[in-house]
Amino acid sequence: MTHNHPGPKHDPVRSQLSHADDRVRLNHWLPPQEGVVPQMRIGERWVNVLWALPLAFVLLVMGVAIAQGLRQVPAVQVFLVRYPGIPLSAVAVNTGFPAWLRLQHFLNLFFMAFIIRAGLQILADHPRLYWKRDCTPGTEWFRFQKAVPAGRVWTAKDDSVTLPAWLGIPGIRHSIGLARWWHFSITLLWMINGIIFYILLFTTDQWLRLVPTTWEVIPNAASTAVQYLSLTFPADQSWLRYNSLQQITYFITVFVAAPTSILTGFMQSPAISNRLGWIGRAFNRQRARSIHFIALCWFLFYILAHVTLVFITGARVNLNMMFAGVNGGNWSGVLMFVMAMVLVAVTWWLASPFTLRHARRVQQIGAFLARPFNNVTQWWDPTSQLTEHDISPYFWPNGTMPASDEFDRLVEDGFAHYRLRIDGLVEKPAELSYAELKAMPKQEQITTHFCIQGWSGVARWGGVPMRHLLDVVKPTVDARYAVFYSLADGADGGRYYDVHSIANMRHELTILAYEMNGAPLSVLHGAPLRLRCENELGFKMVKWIAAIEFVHDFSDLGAGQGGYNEDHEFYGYRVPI
Ligand SMILES: Nc1nc2c(c(=O)[nH]1)N[C@H]1C(S)=C(S)[C@@H](COP(=O)(O)O)O[C@H]1N2
Ligand SMILES: [Mo]
Repeated sequence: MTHNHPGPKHDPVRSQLSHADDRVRLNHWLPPQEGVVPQMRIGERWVNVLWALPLAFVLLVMGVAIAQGLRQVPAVQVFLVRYPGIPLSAVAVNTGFPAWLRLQHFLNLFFMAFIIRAGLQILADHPRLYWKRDCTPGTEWFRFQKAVPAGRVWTAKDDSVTLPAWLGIPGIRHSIGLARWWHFSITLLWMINGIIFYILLFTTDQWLRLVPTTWEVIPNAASTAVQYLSLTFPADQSWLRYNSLQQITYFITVFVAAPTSILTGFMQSPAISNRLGWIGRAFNRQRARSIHFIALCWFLFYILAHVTLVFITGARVNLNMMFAGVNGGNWSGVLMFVMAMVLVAVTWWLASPFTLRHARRVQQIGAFLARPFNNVTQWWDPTSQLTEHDISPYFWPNGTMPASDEFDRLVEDGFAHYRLRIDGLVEKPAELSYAELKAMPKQEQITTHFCIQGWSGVARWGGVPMRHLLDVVKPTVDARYAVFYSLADGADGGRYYDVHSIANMRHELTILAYEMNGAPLSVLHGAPLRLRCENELGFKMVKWIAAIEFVHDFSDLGAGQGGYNEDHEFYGYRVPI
C-alpha cells in the first residue's frame, strides 16, 4: 500500500533554527562570572572554608604535642609495645608489587585527576549544595556563590560561575555539557580499571594488603597514629604488609569512598532516581549530590595525606615499590614517577584548550563512551510520584525567556489567540487553541524536576497527556521523533527546540502542562504550555511551546544534534543521567 497524501509540510518555525559552531566561541558564550570563596553554613552564619587551613595547622601541631606527651606515659608505652602498628596475625604478601598493580595504580591516579576536575566544573554550574530536594535559596549548607539576589529573576544559568581553566575542564562558565562528557567517559574507564583491580586483588594474595582480617587493626591503627603524630615513624614493612592505619585508610578509599561516589553519581539521574521508588525519594538528588561531594572531600584529603606520607617516610624506597616494583633504594622508581607525572602534567595542561577547540569531537567521543551508562537508563519506567507534602516552596527558573512582540501579544489576551500546531509526519495535522487543549482529558502529577546543572524541585503539574494528542493526530509509521519548537529563542540566537523519541511521548507521565501547583502556569515557567517528561533532564522539557512536528530524523534540524542545548552547548541528545 502506498500513502497518497501529500508529503509532510514542515513547521514554519523550522526556518528559525540556527546552526551552531563545532567549537566554543567565547564571544557567543555566557560572559565570565567569578564565584566567591567557598562557604559553609553553620546555623545562620556563613563561614569561609579557608579557616579550615589555620585550624588544621593548629590541630596538627597540637596533635604532635599531645602524641609526644603520650609517649612519655608508661601505659601508652606498654600499649605501643603490645600493638606496634601491624597485627601479629597479619599475613605477608609474597608477590611484592606486580606490574598489573603498579599500572592500575597509575591509571587510577591519572583518571581521578580528570574525574575530579570535570566534577568541579559540573559543581560550578550550580555552586550550591543542599540536603533537601527543593534547593530553596538560603537552605544550602555549602556554596561558592553569593546569596541569590532578591527582586529580580535569577535563573540557574545566571548562578553558574567560572573556574580557572587549569582547575575545571574546560573552566569557562556553564560548560557542564562538555564537563559531563569528561566526567562520564573517564569514570567509565576508571570503573573498568576498578573492576579489574578488584578481580586481580582477590584472585591473588594482594587483597591481604587492603582488607583487615582482625579487629586488632583498630588498636594498631591508633598506635600507628600516635607514632606518626609524635614524628617517630613506625617501622615500615610496606613491601610485605601495610600498617593498620594505612590498611584502614586504603580500605575506606577503595571499598567505601569509590563505590559511594559511583552510587551517589547514578542517584542524581532522573531516570534512575525516579525508577527506584522509595530509595530515590529517601536519597533524593540533593542528598546524593552532597554525599558525592563529601566523597570527593575524602579523596582530596586522602590524596594529600597519602602523597605527603609517601614523600616524608622514605620517598625513594616508596616510589621504587609502587612505580618500579622493586624493594630498594635505587633511582628507578623516581625516574618512572617523574615520567608518569610529566604525562599527567601535559594532558592536564591540554585538556581545557583541547575541549574548547574540539568541543563537537568531545561531545561525540563522550556520547560514544557514555553509552553504557545511557543504556542503564533505557530500561526505566519512572512512575515515581511524590505527595502534596513534597512540593517545593521554591522552584528555580531556568532558560532564556521569550522576547518577542508575538509572545507579548499572546500573553496580553490571556493566550486567547494561541494555537498549538501539530504537524509533520501525522495523519491529522492539528491547530489547537488554549481552550481546546484545556477541554481535553487532564492529568495531574507530582514529580521532581532534574536540571542538568544540579538543582531539583518538586511541583504538581497539570495538563494534556501526550499519548492523548498522539491519538488525535496519529503519527505515521515513518514518524520516529517529536520535535518541540519554542516561542522563545535560545541563549545564542535561533529558536529553542528539542527532540524526543515517540516511545517517550507515549509514557504515562509525559504531559503538556498548562498548570503548576494548581494555578495556571506562569510565563516564567513556560506558559502557555511546557513539556513534562519525567525520565529526562530539564533542558529536554521545552517551555513556551509553539509547535510539535513529527519527523523521521533530526539530523537536518539546527546543527543536527537533537536540540538547542545539544547543538549549542554540546549536551547529549539522550543522556538521562
Ligand atoms: N524554550 C525554552 N525551554 C526551556 C529552556 C530554555 O532555555 N528555553 N530551558 C530548559 C531548562 S535547562 C530547564 S532546567 C527547564 C527549566 O524550567 P523551569 O524554569 O520551570 O524551572 O526549562 C527547559 N526548557
Ligand atoms: Mo536545566
